Amino acid sequence: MEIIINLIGLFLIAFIVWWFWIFKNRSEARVEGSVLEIVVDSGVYEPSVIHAKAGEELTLRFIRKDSNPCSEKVLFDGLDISADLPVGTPLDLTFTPEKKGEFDFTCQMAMYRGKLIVE
Ligand SMILES: [Cu+2]
Repeated sequence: MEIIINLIGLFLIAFIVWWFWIFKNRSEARVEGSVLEIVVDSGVYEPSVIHAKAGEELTLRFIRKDSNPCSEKVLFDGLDISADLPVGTPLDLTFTPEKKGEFDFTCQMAMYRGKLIVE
């Protein structure tokens, strides 16, 4: 009996890991037009992988629904961009990524994680 309970526990842990780190973090989007909306909620950016074109201006519209202070800031690694996100009010970040590459964007504690791929 005990082993079955342990197996169920293991299965649940595996499922939670899969859901939060593998499945949910893989939502991808391409910037079409110039504005892309990113919802900040429940520990994830949605979408979290964003494809953009080098040299083209884009606007990332962050819509923060999570009032947890963890999600307050967004920082772009390697792009020198950061912003405070108000809860419930969309915040537009407009910039032109000049160099190609992959740039992580995270909250201050890096619990929210996303990636901007400039190609
Ligand atoms: Cu955080």
